[in-house]
Amino acid sequence: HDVDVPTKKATFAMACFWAPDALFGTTPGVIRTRVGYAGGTKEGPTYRSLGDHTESIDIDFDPSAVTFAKLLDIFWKNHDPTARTTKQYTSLIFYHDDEQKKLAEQTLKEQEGKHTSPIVTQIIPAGTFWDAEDYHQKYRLQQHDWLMKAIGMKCGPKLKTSHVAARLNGYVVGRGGVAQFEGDIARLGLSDEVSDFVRKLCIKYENAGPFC
Ligand code: MHO
Repeated sequence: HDVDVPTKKATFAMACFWAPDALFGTTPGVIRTRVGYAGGTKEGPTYRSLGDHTESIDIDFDPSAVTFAKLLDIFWKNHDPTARTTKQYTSLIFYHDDEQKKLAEQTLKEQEGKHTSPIVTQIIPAGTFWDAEDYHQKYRLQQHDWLMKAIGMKCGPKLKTSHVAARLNGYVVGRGGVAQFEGDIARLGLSDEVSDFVRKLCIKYENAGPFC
């Protein structure tokens, strides 16, 4: 059940990349996600040798199903854009075209009125996105060996292209919520066993808030 529709890109950094991977993975209109390192100059960064890069998420979305403006709204609402952290966890919007740049700048202005501390978010052009190691992709899904097997996944590059993996990686930590999950079961082609397994986790964590 890999989804093959025309997509556009959105790329953000909003602290530890496991959380936005789960959050955007269940956002309607998002087709696939990958986590990685971006914004810096070091060639071939790794988790242990990040250089001047920031943990980031790269999103392929279906523009007929979700707008970049909506993704920006989710970005602002799901991290602290005033947090003064290390470069690894800072807040960034990587724009892919002038329209994304304009929208990002507009929403940053709006945010300034909503916070007492200054916004640290930088809006910069999307450059090379260095994929993180496979063990960081769909990290929450990978904590469930049985589920991985049941959907035919292993720790490998397919985690970065699979729509089902993106969705389940969010649902297992309650992102998207159980009502949306129920509506997704048939579309994702999940078996009863898989659905029961994921539903339990989705219910358990639905109101727990994001965790990293
Ligand atoms: N709390 C986690 C963050 C990992 S994240 C991918 C850890 O310390 O391992 O930066």
